[in-house]
Amino acid sequence: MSNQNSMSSSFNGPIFNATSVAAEFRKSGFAILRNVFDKAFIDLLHTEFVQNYKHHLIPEDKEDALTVGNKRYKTSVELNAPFDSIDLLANSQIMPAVRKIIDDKVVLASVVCVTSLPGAQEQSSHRDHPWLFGTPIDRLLPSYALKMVVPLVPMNPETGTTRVWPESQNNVDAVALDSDSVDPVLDAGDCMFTDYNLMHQGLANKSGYPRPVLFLSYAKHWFRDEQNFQKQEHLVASKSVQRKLSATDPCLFSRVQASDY
Ligand SMILES: O=C(O)CCC(=O)C(=O)O
Repeated sequence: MSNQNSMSSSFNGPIFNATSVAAEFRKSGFAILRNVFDKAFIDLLHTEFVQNYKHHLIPEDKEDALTVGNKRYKTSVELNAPFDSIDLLANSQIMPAVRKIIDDKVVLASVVCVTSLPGAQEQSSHRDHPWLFGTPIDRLLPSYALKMVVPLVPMNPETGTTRVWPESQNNVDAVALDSDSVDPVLDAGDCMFTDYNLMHQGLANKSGYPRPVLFLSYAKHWFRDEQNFQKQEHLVASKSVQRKLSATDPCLFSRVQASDY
């Protein structure tokens, strides 16, 4: 077991009631879970990201990242240590809620990091994917994918929260931007689930430092997001990590691709 795995395994976060989290998520389109991850583990992820993805801290378009707003870049994160941690990818406290929301055949579909740089302006409001059918039936369908938002630095009015429009996941009409929205403040160690159909918007980064945020997507086994992956792979790991993950949960990790090294 790697240091980072043992570090976060020794952390006993709160026990969540999967049924209540799923009920809150289905109603609002999002749910916040506090103190899920050890702060020291989040600090480690942050340090590794900053060291290994230095070019994502420069305000220019990149070959391996989507530009998703002014000074805001979305890149896939390779599942090398510490990003291969089971406590991150299949956290035992939160997977029961993820399975209740999606289903027992849920797959980990992608792991990306969105970094907003100092001075980044607010994003346009958007949903993560076009409606599946583009007809009123969409408002009746259960959730087919969710994103787990894991801030690597606190998300607050200075660094920029992700603004969400509650209940917009079932509203196929355009959501008025002046309708009630929520700006959830998340500390390191917290996470938030958002429905793929929820209207949301990353707010401006008014701090003097980058704000990297991990987004893990969990989806129905038949759903594949091509829209957000025009430049990168969804999930890449070394062969040994791919084997480790697959041995842990072959279904959940069935989308992880092994790279050649
Ligand atoms: O930067 C953020 O707060 C949100 C980014 C995001 O959700 C997206 O680009 O889809």
